[in-house]
Amino acid sequence: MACKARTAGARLAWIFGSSLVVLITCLLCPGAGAQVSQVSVCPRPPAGSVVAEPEDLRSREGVLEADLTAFNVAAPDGTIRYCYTDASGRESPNLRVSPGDLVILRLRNSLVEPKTRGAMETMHHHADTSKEACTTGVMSDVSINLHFHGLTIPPICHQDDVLKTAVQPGDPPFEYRFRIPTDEPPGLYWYHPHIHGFSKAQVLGGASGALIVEGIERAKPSVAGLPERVFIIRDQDLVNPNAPPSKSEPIVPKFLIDRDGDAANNGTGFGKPAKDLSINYVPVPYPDYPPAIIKMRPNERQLWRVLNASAITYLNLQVLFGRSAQPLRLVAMDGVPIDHNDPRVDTENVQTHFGLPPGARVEFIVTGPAVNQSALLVTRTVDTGPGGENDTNRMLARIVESPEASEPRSTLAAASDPLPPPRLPWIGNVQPVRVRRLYFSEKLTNPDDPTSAVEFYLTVDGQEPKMFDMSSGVPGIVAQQGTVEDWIIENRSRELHAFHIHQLHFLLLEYEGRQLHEDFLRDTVNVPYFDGHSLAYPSVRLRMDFRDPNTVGTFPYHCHILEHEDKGMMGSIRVDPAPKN
Ligand SMILES: [Cu+2]
Repeated sequence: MACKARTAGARLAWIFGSSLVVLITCLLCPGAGAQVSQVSVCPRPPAGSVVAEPEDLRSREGVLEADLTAFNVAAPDGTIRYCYTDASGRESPNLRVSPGDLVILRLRNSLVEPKTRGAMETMHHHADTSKEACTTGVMSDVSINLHFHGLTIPPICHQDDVLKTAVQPGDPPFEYRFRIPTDEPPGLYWYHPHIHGFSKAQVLGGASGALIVEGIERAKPSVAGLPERVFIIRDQDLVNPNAPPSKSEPIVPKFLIDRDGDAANNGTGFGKPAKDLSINYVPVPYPDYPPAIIKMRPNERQLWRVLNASAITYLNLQVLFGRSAQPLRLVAMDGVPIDHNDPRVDTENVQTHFGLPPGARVEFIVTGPAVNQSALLVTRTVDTGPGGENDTNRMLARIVESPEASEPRSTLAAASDPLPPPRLPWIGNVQPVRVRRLYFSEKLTNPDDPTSAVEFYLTVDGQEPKMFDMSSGVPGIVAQQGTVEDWIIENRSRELHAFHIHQLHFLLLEYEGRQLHEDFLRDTVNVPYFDGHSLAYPSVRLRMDFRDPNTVGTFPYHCHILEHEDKGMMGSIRVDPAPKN
């Protein structure tokens, strides 16, 4: 167990900077932005607000049916917002489903050229039918679609295809219709647009929401009966890009710009971040980071389900009481409860911080502060490498105890039947049919000009590095359904990348050469950066699961730092059906 705890600590950790003292002493920073935005499209609460839960859309009698409309707007704060709203105008609702449920979503595209809404809206006239939305693959900043991140559903049009599917403004509502697999692990998944070339802008704008597969208490009896909360942490362009850092920061690092044009990692944990963050749309803007407010009853235990829906920002979450990081009991990563290899056990896996690359989720048990105890939800700085963005130390929310705090809207079932054991053998015990090696790399378009554009690659070793070509149709990898493979993902660049593959989960076997013994699966994993002089490139080793028939088809894998994906760091795989015998 001691060994387990150690590897658990290592695998969730990155090296991070010194102290949060400065942030703690700045609990009531000014500048909380009292003005309420008057924008009616994709409205956002002011900084310093109480964090509200997204609305819940729940399945009824095995069916979740909803209309979602994609909107965007150029906001007065200079950012461009995107959102999905339901028929009642509720923004980015939680989609709550159970294994086996049918999901029917009608997606309507009301996007405009962002600068024109409110003035003269550009009407895009398209005679396209929804059939053409399946095939044309036209992707622009006003196209939209949906990706269901983490779900093992087929990569086909009207389900979870993103290589061809794009809905244009003026198209008739486009129907998504799929069934949640009966063996989908219960936990936190999410939906977001996946328009190649524009995914960063749309996700940065806020187009994302949670999808919850119910029944986590059936996998982890320790959460039965607990109140649960969904926290979606997004990033967005800085609203105060020209402000100097807060005077309370201990150092003022030099301002550097990385190759993507964002504030570059300066290695101190302070200074200007690449992006602002928000929690359930409550912004926490640089430079003072006025925290949002989370209210809890004193000492109450809750399940927190946290999604890093950032386009480019890494998180390193902690709950602090005073200055001390609180023990948090890990329940699930990337939608998969821990002890997935053996649901009969209920391991007590306690951490004091959780590293989350963009796209990843973590679910954990929090015990609220005692009466009069000051408490914070923070993210610590992440060392993204000399070529990476500046992901600074900052507060996200003040956790305020109050005996009168209203209970979260959703409470987990008190007790129910345990989940049946997985129908397939634990993937850690299955022999891989082959080992493949892939690598992340970056190249200046003009090697003699350090300011020239950067191309981003995710290459199968032995193939020619190139930016992903949506029109190519030739997969970089062909695999066979029914098998498992080991993939070694290397990072040959000087910044972090986050490997993600659609349609399946994988087991993280090794991280930077260290063997792990994880008892859960992931769909997104950080790959450490190259230091420029070691003999070997840093890597992770993943066991990829192609056993589910729903993985048959062609789908992408990519870096989940979306500006990297948009600029080419993506590949595609075709999984062929198992031979009939
Ligand atoms: Cu990347």
